[in-house]
Amino acid sequence: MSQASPRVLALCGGVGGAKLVLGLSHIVAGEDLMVVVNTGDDFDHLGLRVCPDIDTVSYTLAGVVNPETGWGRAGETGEFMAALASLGGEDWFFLGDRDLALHVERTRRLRDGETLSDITADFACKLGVTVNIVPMSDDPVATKVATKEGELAFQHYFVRERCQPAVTGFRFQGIDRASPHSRIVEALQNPALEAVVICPSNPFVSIDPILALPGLREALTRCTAPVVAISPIVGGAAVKGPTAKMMAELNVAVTPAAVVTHYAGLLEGFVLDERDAACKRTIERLVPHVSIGDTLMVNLDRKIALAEQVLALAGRCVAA
Ligand code: FO1
Repeated sequence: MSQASPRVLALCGGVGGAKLVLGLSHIVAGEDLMVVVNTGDDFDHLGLRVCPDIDTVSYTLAGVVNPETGWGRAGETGEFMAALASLGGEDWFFLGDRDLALHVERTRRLRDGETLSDITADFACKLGVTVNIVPMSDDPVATKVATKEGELAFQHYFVRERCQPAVTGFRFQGIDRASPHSRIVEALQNPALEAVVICPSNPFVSIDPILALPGLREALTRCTAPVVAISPIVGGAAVKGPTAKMMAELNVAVTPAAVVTHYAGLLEGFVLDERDAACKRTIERLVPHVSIGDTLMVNLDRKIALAEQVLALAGRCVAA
């Protein structure tokens, strides 16, 4: 794992963000690409430390992710879960047999005093991934979802309750005591950095925990590289997951413009899906550089094409 300063830094959540990161990894050398991953979804479950977004990004880049779910491993078996269920254990959160090995080993190494970032880098190396996968922080942060039925831990809301309770807000427990990983701050201070990419991940629960880290937003606004985002909203719906449902419940318009407004003060560029071309003018009033493209990333070629478009947009921001 190279410690050189990256050319491209991506802020990323789980499944949707990992797709773009895979595209980026095909056009940017591993050592030149840093992926800053949300850890607000992480939780202790069955005595194990589970880090879903880190694992989704790692498995995706390693080519071993389950293509149907976008998380977990391809060709996975569920012997452990079946045995656990037969004992009356908690089986609402599926841990595949091979995936389980990673949680067991990560938990042991954390208990022995290693940092999450060192363990993540080592696992990535063992999976054959050269991209720098950096947890947003080595300090624990836990996303809590305020709902009309009370506050829920993130995975209880997301998986156990299937995102059904109406959300009223979010809280990132531990954020005030958490520091962004030093490699992220160093990368943002480096004048050689060419682009910061906010992946089309959920703005509220995937990107906001990263932006809420003390000093991170300031580091982003001071950084000389342009910050560009890709709309997670296409045609009034989220490409994946509960983003649109959350926006509606928070009384925010389910539009790309609302996403740009959410990232106010950060963006120099925004990629809008071609299905939303009609709102280009509106977006241009909010952000200096707008590009229209196919953001659905249905296959590897489209992931690479979107990654190329994002970096071209960043280049236009610099040239202007
Ligand atoms: N998502 C589900 O919808 N159901 C699950 O049982 C589930 C298990 C799981 C296990 C490991 C892992 O890395 C991810 C897992 N996910 C599951 C996905 C995860 O809840 C979400 O992708 C993220 O936390 C949201 O980005």
